[in-house]
Amino acid sequence: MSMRRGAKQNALLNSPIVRGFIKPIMATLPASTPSTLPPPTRAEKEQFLISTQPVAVAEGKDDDEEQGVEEEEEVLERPQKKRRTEGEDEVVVNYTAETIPASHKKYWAQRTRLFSAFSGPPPHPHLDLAGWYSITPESIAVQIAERCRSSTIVDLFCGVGGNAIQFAFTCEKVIAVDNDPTRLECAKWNARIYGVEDRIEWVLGDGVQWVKDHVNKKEEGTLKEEEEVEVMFLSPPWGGMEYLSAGRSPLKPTTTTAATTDADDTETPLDPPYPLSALQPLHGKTLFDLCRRVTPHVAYYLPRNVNLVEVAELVKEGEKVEIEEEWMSGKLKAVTAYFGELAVQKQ
Ligand code: MGP
Repeated sequence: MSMRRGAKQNALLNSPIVRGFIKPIMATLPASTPSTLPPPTRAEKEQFLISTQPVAVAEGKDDDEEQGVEEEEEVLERPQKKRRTEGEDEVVVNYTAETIPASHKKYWAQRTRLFSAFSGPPPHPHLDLAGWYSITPESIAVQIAERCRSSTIVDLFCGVGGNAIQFAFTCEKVIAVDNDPTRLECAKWNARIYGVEDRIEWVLGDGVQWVKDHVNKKEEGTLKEEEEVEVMFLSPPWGGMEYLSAGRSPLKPTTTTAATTDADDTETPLDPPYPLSALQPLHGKTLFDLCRRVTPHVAYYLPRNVNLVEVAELVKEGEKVEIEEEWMSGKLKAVTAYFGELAVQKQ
């Protein structure tokens, strides 16, 4: 089978030697090295970064191992909020160990695995609350980006940019779409830290509508060659932090200890398979079918307890789908389903 067009074109750019030179800069800087990034412009500060005092959280000392890093960050980087239009609440995007809500502390404790730039000097990545729980950890995003080398990739629900940033290192063109202005600003900020903001085309808008518009143009024959998309990456909302129990019928309350706050108890053998119907904003099959009208090459980031039969049934008999388990520090975090030529092609 012939190589995908983008994979061929990228052979040089993506060679391990070249990639060695373009690794995320913040990830490789020792903590004592001052940042080489230019400070945010005045416009950015005024428009997006509004310093405010953190909301006090009555919590004991954080269990984080890297207290030293936090202390430095606290001095240099004050908690900031993104201003929304009048009447709406402001959204914090720059949490500290003190301001992160108790519900999100487990994600804060993993922050250097989510973005390695957290272990470097400020500026540090920005995440809103949904960003904290839905970002793809960096090592997993690197792995997915390796598999998705292409000429043009669309990250349809880019969130705070964890995947889009890594795609910028392996794909010629990245289109990152998100319907939340705060999250898209976080993604841009984070991409700037990694030195790839200008290598990503940012789209503020509804991802499903973006696909529909693209499909209309394609099927009408008005899509320009440069607008063609080779790979679609889908990492939609799974329904919040309680996604593991999404397959449970609301009429049959669980008899397990799911109400406990102990993180380990959320993953019990009794968690039923996660149904594709629980994905947002559309049923996972409807979203997939729509995206396959853009390109056959789709990578789908899904819950670790996703119903694999439903995933297998997304394709017609004879077509292969490959499920990659995404493990980090000995724990299964998620799975990625690869379709089209992204799936391993066995001879
Ligand atoms: P998790 O299960 O909430 O965390 O999410 P963890 O650390 O495994 O918690 P534990 O208590 O089970 O140990 C695991 C990973 O799933 C996250 O790091 C995200 O990459 C991904 N993820 C979680 N959610 C709720 C979403 C989501 O809504 N959308 C997407 N795209 N990814 C998510």
